[in-house]
Amino acid sequence: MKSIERIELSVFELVYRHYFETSFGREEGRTGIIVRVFSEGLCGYGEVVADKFPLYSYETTATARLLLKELLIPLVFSDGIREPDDFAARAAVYKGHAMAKAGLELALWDLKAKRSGIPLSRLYGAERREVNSGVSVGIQDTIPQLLERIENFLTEGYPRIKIKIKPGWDTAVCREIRRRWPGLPLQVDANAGYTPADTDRLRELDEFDLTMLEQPFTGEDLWDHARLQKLIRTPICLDESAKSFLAVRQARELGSGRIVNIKVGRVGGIGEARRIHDFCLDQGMPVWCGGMLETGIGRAHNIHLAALPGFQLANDISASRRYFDRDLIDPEIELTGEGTIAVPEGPGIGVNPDEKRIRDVTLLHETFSA
Ligand code: OSB
Ligand code: MG
Repeated sequence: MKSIERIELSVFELVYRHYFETSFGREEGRTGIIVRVFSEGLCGYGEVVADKFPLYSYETTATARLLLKELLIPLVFSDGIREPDDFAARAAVYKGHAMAKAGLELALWDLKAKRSGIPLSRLYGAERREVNSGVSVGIQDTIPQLLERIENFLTEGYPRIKIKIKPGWDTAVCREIRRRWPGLPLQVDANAGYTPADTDRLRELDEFDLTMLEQPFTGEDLWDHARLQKLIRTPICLDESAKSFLAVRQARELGSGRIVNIKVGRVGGIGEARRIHDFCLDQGMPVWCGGMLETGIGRAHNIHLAALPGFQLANDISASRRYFDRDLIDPEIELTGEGTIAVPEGPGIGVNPDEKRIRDVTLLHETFSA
């Protein structure tokens, strides 16, 4: 069996169709890295979701590129690694840098599935043929603008809305949404924008029948989430805090939340994501797949993961046109008439990366050979 012959990185920059604002700021677009691994005429694709600045987590596109170039890619070549699990085991000696590791691991998963000629979801033992879609709507300048945006997404067929909140853009916003759409499946994401001093304000969210309140406090803090969960009825969902299987197990014991958002990039790879998924399924804890405004390549990976049985809630996986004028895959990802997204049936990620389009948005391309 042949090992990896060549690895390529494309650092890209893409502009969003509409700005995306969270409690940590407004972004007009994103940077990221497309990872390609080549072996015996096949190419596996992965995506690094770290963005330009360390706002969501400490990683950036630049730190991820450095880790890949200096440590992770040389590791693959020096040890003749070809299996994603072997890569994850060996890369674990390096602390942190989950998004850098995940980007390369995902490319190895895609390659492995392509070698076998089967969809990634089948390689994962996942059986869903469609995943539940949902859309994450950023903070807007005014409430009427937000309502109009939500209205448009509902018309497009999204069955569940998530809005970003921050202190001052929360209860009044939820009240207006509920006035207009009393029964809409609605959840909110604070991206760690609150502190325990805001507890009374967060309690007011209980009146809006939210499916969940995502990550009110900093990602370092499991303890205060557990205290808050005892005081509010709305289920807390952990995103930034759910850094690893260990963190999720401890969160479960502490009662820091009742729901887990799984992101491959945040936890450092598919192996860790599946350990979290399996644990939560066993514990009866609902999970769903989060997103990092990935290109179609990263999103296709999310779709295959979300085909696992524990992903019962709506995922932050939307159609290509929700994010970009032109995605990096052809054809693009679309919503079905039922508000779901079909799991691609071809080998590997099952979508075709558009190399010309990737070149058009590439800032820097690097090739590494064994
Ligand atoms: O907290 O879920 C988040 C995007 C960037 C960083 C953090 C988050 C998000 C999203 C986008 O909410 C979800 C998507 O990709 O559609
Ligand atoms: Mg989140």
